[in-house]
Amino acid sequence: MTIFEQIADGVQKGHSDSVGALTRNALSQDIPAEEIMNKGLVSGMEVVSEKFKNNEIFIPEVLISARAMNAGLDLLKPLLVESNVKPKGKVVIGTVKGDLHDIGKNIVAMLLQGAGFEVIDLGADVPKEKFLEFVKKEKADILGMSALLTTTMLYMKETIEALKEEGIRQNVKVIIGGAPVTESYAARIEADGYAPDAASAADLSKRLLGK
Ligand code: B1M
Repeated sequence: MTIFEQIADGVQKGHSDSVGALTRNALSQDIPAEEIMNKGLVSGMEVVSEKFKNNEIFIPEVLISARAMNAGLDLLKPLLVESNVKPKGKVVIGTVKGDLHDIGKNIVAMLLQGAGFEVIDLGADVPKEKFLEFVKKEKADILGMSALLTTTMLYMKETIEALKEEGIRQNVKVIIGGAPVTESYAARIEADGYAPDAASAADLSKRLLGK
C-alpha cells in the first residue's frame, strides 16, 4: 500500500493515532500537504461518505472516521494556510433558530470539510441575523441550513427572505436539509438545493460551485 492508501485506510477504520503518525511520516518525506489531504485524508473520507450513504455504516463510525481525519488535517492546516491552497469553497452552516438538533448538521459539516470545503459552523439555534452576518463577513459561497422540526424548518424561508432584503441573495448558494425537509420545500422557498443526507450535501455543494 502507498502511504496515501494507508492514510485513507486509517481514516476509514477510524484510527486517529495511525493517521496522525502516517501524516507526519508523509510530511517528513516532503510530500506536499495538499497531496496528503486530497489523496489520503479526503480520499478515505469519500469512501466513508459513500458507505454512510448506502447504509453500510452508521453515525458512530462516521464520527470516529471524522475524528481520525481531523487528526491528520490538524497537522496539515498550518501548512495549507501557508501555501495558500484554495479550498473548494467556503460554507457557513448552522441549525436554524429554535432548533437544537445538531447531530446531522455536524455530520454534514464534517463531510463538507472532508470534501475539501472550508466550513464555518455556527452551531445550533442560529438566528437569521447571525447567518447574514457570517455570510457577509466570510464572503461565503454557500449557506447551509439544517432543521429537524416541522416548526423550525419554516425559519429557512425567513432567512432566505432576509438575504433578499439585505440584497445579498445572489451572492450565495443556499442549501437545506434535515429530516422534515424535502426537495419540493426547497423549491418552494427558492433555496438552491436540498440534500437528503450528508454525503449528498457534499456532492450538491461541489455541483453548485462547478467543482
Ligand atoms: Co428531537 N425530535 N426533539 N431531540 N429528535 C425529532 C426530530 C422527532 C422527529 C422525534 C419524534 O417525535 N419522532 C421530533 C420532531 C417532530 C417534528 O417536528 N416533525 C422531535 C421533537 C418533537 C423534539 C422536541 C420538541 C421534544 C420535546 O422536547 N418535546 C425537542 C425539541 C428541542 C429543540 O430543538 N428546540 C427535541 C429534542 C431532542 C434532543 C435534544 C433530545 C435530541 C437532539 C440532540 C442533538 O441533536 N444534539 C433529539 C433527537 C436526538 C431526536 C431524534 C431522535 C434523532 C435526530 C438525529 O440526530 N438523527 C429525532 C427522531 C428522528 O429523526 N428519527 C428527533 C440522526 C441524524 C444523523 O439525522 O438529523 O436527520 P438527521 O440528519 C441527516 C439528514 O437529515 C441530513 O444529513 C444528516 C446525515 O445524513 N441533513 C442535512 C441534516 N441537516 C442537513 C443539512 C443539509 C443537508 C442535509 O444542508 C445544509
